[in-house]
Amino acid sequence: MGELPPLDLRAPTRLLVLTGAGVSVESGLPAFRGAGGLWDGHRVEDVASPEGFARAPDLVWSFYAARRRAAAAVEPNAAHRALAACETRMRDRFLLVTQNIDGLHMRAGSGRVLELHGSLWRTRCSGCDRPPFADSSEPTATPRCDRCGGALRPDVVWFGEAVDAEADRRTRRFVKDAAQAGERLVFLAVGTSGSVWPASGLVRYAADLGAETWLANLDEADNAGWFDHRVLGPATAVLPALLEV
Ligand code: BV8
Ligand code: ZN
Repeated sequence: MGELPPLDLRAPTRLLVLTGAGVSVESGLPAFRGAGGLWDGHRVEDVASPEGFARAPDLVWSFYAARRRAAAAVEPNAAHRALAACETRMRDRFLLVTQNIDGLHMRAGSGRVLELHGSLWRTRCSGCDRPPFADSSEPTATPRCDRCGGALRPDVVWFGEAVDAEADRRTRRFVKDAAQAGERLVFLAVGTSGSVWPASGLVRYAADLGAETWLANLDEADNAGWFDHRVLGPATAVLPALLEV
């Protein structure tokens, strides 16, 4: 990887970071595509889609209960900590949008985090509009709603479902604000294969509004060609150097 020049993040430059499963790998959580498209031995359609949940809710809950167990057993790593330190230094010039649902960014101290794909640590009802609630339980069978009797589900965004609208709106607002203010914006994607839409299209959105785009990943991502700069290597080594924290 050689000597990495840090990003120039002096005011008024703003930094928008998009993270994916790759930033949690060095904490011990498997990435999505590491196992050749299978996810802990499951087909993604079976465990991360509304159809899969309707077909076999107990199987889906066994998958997410196992992910809660795994995520609770690990710690944030130097990549998560580097992003939290960068936020402390840049404050409202920094924003982190993550595809991850493991909560490790918040546990590392990040506050300005948008969870585009929901959270492993919340549950909602598939049958009524009761508000999602904090939940770290590991159900062995599908829990039922005590209001409507409907099947409870993890409050995550599955394939075919719209991403979190508020997270998406605030992400695009951050990019637009920089463009309108005529201020330099750096867009940095870390630990993501760039294979899941609409997160994988954010780099194009930012670039179209004038952002300087960087990819920091262990290996080439599907959308690597859309980035101005690409740095290959493990996030725990690359991020502290790039962010100079
Ligand atoms: C939507 C939450 C419409 C749940 C997730 C055909 C073509 C194009 C698009 C589509 C298509 N068919 C369907 C679609 C749309 C679909 C999609 O993009 N499918 C893909 C598979 C083709 N997208 C959707 O369905 C989205 N919704 O489009 O809705 C709509 C609109 C309005 C109204 C109604 C509907 C919803 C997508 C969200 C799905 N939910 N997760 C959960 O996590 O359980 S996706 C899930 O997979 C993750 O959240 C994440 O987004 C994705 C994993 O991607 P990555 O994070 O990038 O992880 P991955 O393993 O792929 O890569 C890891 C990378 O890290 C690797 O590159 C590796 O090299 C690197 N790495 C590894 N170790 C390290 C490292 N890097 C640095 N350091 C290391 N140590
Ligand atoms: Zn309900």
